[in-house]
Formats: sequence, C-alpha cells, structure tokens
Amino acid sequence: MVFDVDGTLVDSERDGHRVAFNQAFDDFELPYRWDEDVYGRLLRVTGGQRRIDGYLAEHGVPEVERARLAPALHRHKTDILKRMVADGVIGPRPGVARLLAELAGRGCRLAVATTGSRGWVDPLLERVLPGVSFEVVVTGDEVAGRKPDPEVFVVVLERLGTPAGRTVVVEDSHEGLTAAKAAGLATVVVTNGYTADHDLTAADLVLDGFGDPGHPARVVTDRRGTGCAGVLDGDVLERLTG
Ligand code: XBP
Ligand code: MG
Repeated sequence: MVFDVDGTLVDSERDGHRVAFNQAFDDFELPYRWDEDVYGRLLRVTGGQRRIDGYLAEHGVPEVERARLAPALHRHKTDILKRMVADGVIGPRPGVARLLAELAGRGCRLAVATTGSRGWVDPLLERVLPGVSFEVVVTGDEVAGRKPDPEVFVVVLERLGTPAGRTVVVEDSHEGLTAAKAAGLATVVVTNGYTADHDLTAADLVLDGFGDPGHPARVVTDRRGTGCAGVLDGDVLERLTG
C-alpha cells in the first residue's frame, strides 16, 4: 500500500507548509503572504520551490532574481517546517494510525510517495507515526517529475518490486490521483478542506476522511463497488488489488 503524505497521512498544508512559507517571506523581509484561499489556488502546483517560483513570476519578479530567491526561500521554509514538525505542530489525520497499524498487523508492505522534500519528510514520519515502518519512501528530491507526473509512483513500484495491479495508493488530490492512475495504480482519495472540490472522477473510491469504527466518514464515490461503509480498512483496500 502506497501513501501520499501532505493532505493524506497528515493535514499539513494550511497550518503547516503555508505558515512556514509565510514565515520565510517575513524573514526575507518580502511583502508576500499567502492566506488560506490564495494557498488553496497555489497548491495546484506541486513542489514548494516550484510554487514559490510560480508565485514570484505572477508578481513580476525577473527570472534571474527568481533563480536566486526561490531556492533560498525554499531551503529556509524547509528548515522552519522541520522545527514545526519537531514541535509537534503537525499530527496524523484521524483514522491514519488505526489503518497503518491494521495493515502492518496483516503483514502489508507500506510505502510513501510524496512530492515533499526529504529534509522534513523523514523526521515527520518518525515524529507523527512512530513505530510504523515504511519499506520505501520516495520524495520530491529523488524524482525530476512532480505529481501529476507519475514518476514518484513508478520509482516506488520499482523499489518495492511489486506489480502495479497488486498495489493500491491512498492520495488526497487531483494531481496525486492523476499521477497514480498514470502509473496504473488503483487509487483511493481521502479528501481534505483543500481538495474536496477537486476533479476526482478517476478515483476508485473517494471518502472525506479515513473514518474509524463508530465514526464513519462519508463515502463520496465508490466506483469499484467495494461496499466501503465509511471506514477505510484492510478489507476495502484488499478488494481494490488485482
Ligand atoms: C504536496 C506538495 C509538497 C508540499 C510542500 O506533497 O506539493 O510540495 O506542498 O512540500 P504530497 P515541499 O505529494 O505529499 O501531497 O516544500 O517540501 O515541496
Ligand atoms: Mg497530497
């Protein structure tokens, strides 16, 4: 089972990354600030450095200046986010720890495919999901193409040595869904505040949360007829393999 990080395992964008980007702008004495709505629009560009570069371009910053500023801002933002992770600002989404514990108990092989930077991804997985062993973790630092490019999922499959048909992905966004589908993977989308309005028609199953026994999430679409009753568990995921 392959999991996305931002927006999936953790609801990290609005109160994590966005806050870190704004702190970086402030520390660089730049006038830019991303409020929740602006950030929702900018999130359609995956990869923090690309997101900064695109925004600076929109604001007329010359390419030469952007080539210097975007990497420097992104490095600083990553350091800020690492501190936020260490301070426990970012936690797992409800139902994630239950699902991962169940899958590990079943002997399922777990992997991560994220656009995010290794610098904060590894400490976040250790801090937020202690004891969960992800056999393969591929980050944006290891691939040239960012979601919706399928490269990160292709690399995960290569490293796991498993066929796409036997693997299911859990994502949160249209960009992640598109990348997983392009890699030939069955995909469950668990939406969040930023992705509930995304085009998710290609998804095999869409929920608005992971759910827990007694607290089911809403099943938005169930294209493959898994019969999911609002709790994403090993049985539901198993029905999507093969
Ligand atoms: C979503 C992304 C990431 C983060 C920012 O990643 O697009 O780039 O928003 O992280 P995911 P970086 O694939 O996990 O949903 O600044 O490290 O890029
Ligand atoms: Mg995501």
